[in-house]
Amino acid sequence: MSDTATHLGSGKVRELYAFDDDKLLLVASDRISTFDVVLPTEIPDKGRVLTGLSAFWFRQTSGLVPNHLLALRSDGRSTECRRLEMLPIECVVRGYLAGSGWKDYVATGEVCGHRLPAGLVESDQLPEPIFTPATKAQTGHDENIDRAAAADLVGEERYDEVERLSLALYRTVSERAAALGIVLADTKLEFGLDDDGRLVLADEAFTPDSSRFWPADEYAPGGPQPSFDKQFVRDWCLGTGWDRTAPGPALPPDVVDGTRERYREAFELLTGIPFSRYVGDPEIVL
Ligand code: Q0Z
Repeated sequence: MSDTATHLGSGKVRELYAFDDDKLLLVASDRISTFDVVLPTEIPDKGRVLTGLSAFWFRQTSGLVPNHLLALRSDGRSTECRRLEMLPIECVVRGYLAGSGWKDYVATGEVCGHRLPAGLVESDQLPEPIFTPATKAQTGHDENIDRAAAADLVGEERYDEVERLSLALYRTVSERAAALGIVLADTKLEFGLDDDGRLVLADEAFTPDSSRFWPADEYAPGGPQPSFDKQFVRDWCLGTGWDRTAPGPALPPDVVDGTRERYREAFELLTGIPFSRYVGDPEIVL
């Protein structure tokens, strides 16, 4: 087994290593970010929850599209994956109007060239889910782009293929979540190409870091919705008078414990698997 790896890069809360030209290791830390700032305090189990959820959804959707997952390591936070040629766009699907989609709608009545009905309010459900691609910013925020701009980056045929697959993935997972009392408001997917030019779902999928999950019983359009996982952290941080610039405040033990429990709850609700069983044998989600 390959054991030496080169560090390729760091995300805000993840690390990426290469074993060779064909194989990578994606490691999810317990770091947490809020308002785009990584906090100095970790949330134990967060990396394992996100890794397990992502692997679970890769497995559940493997009939729709192949994915990069090769194996889960016994630490529960590390994914061995196929090294792909990543497409230079973020594939976002929105079923509800939140975040930059809401901002763009207020400014223009459109999101990524999709003209929407007049009179929608923040967090409203859309008449149907829409594909809203974005550029991959190296620093700062991804920029929403329309079909023409995205097709310039990946080609018309490939655009049609990622749009169709992204919508199919969103429909499948949002229906499963809805049956469990969770709204999947939107999600960000990343695709790559294998050596034969075939599309492969990569990176992380349907985690709370790449998607907006809202508790259905608290859903109330007309304003922002509480986040399933991070609301304690956001509320507590703002309550300190923090100005949302780095460094963020250190979290007290009760906020850490409450947030840790929310992540574990999300894992168990969505997968139906006790988190303790995942810790004992991560590949149980596959
Ligand atoms: C994912 C990222 C992270 C920094 C590249 N299967 C793949 N093949 C090729 N490249 C990637 C993947 Cl997943 C790939 N990222 C995002 C993750 C740290 C950047 F943990 N970048």
